[in-house]
Amino acid sequence: MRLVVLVALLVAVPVLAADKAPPAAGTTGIVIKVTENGFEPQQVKVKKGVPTTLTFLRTTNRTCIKAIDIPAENVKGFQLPIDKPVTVTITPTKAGVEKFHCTAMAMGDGKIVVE
Ligand SMILES: [Cu+2]
Repeated sequence: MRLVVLVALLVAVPVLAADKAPPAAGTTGIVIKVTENGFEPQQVKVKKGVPTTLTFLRTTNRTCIKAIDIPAENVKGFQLPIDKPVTVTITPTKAGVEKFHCTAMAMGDGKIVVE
């Protein structure tokens, strides 16, 4: 009987751990939080021509940033569920600054600096 419980635990623990890992773990490490202060960080740097995964994590309901646009990447109305990391992969094709902001009002003034 004891052995059965132990085996059940050994099987269950790795499954639970895998569930909690953010989807972008080990990809690029770029995490942008949406807090009461807006985007944190507000500006990130990426490399031209390199597919880059951005992880967004919204931790507050107190701003209007619940979905975002990255117009230069054709990302529109990308939903940010609260407390759940979501990823979007972009491959910027030219150097410069790509802006991202809330879908509703174009607020937040986020910048992706492409080098
Ligand atoms: Cu807004």
